[in-house]
Amino acid sequence: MNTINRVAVIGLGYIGLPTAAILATNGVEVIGVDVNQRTVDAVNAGQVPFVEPDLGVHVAGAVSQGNLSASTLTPQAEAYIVAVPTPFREDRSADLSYIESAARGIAPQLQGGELLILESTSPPGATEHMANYILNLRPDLSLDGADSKPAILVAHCPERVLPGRVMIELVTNDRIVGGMTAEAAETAKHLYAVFCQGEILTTDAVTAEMAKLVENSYRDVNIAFANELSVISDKLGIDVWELIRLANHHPRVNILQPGPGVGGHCIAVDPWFIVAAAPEESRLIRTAREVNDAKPEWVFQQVVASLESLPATAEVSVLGLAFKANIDDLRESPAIEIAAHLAEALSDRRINVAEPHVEELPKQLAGRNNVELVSIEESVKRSDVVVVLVDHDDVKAISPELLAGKIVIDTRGALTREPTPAAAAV
Ligand code: SAJ
Repeated sequence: MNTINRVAVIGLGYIGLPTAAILATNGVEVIGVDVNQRTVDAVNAGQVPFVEPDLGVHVAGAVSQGNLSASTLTPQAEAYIVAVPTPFREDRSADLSYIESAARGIAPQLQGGELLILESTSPPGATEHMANYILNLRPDLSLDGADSKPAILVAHCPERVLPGRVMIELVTNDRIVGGMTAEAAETAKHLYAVFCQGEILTTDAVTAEMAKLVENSYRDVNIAFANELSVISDKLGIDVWELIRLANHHPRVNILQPGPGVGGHCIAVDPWFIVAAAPEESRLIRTAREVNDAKPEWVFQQVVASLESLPATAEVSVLGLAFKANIDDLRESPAIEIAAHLAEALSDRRINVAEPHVEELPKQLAGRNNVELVSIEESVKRSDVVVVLVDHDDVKAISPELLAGKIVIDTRGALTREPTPAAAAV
């Protein structure tokens, strides 16, 4: 199998840019393509437009070696990796328009023999859709050389890296590669082997698409179980953290941690792609989504109830806005949903928001005169009710003396939770 020397990565976001950088630092010539001129300029200057540990070093190194560059135009290449967003529409079906737009950029460049990989998390059938979309634009090509038309090799290789650990997990995680043909899968495997030290498992495209969705649904269902337990425990007057810690001593039990809801751009989205593909059959997956989506409102109600007996001057401390601990990523964060709801519903109370990973309030909170972004200590000091929404290390380090006499609503068990086997593994 020929070595692939020149790769175009379409979409320089949280996945595309790390993938481009890791290929480039392993000696492949990589051209990153993005519609955003500012992203392109940043990458060409060796800079990273978002926070991800170690990514900056890789990008700066690859650009200075001359292996990585960026452009708004799709160039000719031996392989194309598509890593664009696949959001869901109002009706929760997947929006494939970014994939189609990437395909329109790639199609005119093809000569036959190229490898095309879809990395974006996709509903079942999206890789086939991308392949057909390209073949419609280029009827002179085929997927398998039929009718003597030159073949393009199309595969799906979902990314499975954890934000905050992307540069490590790109190298160490196992990968699943699903080909529209067996040759496409083998060729894609060959390309990923350039940097991936995990096992690279081949299958067909639709199974690879489902594998990714199933992984995130598995996590969503398990988090929903923990979230449901927290609501039940509250009703029964039980400490859910103790309950889970005790139950997890069983050798075959590993309950995850409850929280204020499920955020991020993957776990709260991907299960819907399965539900959309098989609505009647996906009862558990749908219910888990509903349980997790209902959690922010439940937390909001708890805060409102806790204020009932307090004077009108009582202030609220909101600790954390990110979608999980120790990152600056605010996308789809349940913490923001709760904070914004509190700010709106309690317009005559001061809401003291602390998020050590950001410098300004997000748009959902900015401009509200009852909301202020302050330090964790200041937020707690000023407030009568303390709502912990993210278990950042800085939040866990709050001294008990600072909290004395305050009502604490700790949605993550950050201040009380002892490490459990499950928590240690998260
Ligand atoms: N959460 C809980 N309780 C837990 C664990 C997580 O409430 O016990 C919450 C988090 O606070 C967060 C959300 O769930 O709001 C999601 O966080 P996460 O750390 O579980 O996952 P993500 O979204 O950062 O990354 C996931 C990962 N998938 C799995 O672990 C199966 C990652 O490997 C995927 O690459 C990523 O989705 C993706 O891109 O799909």
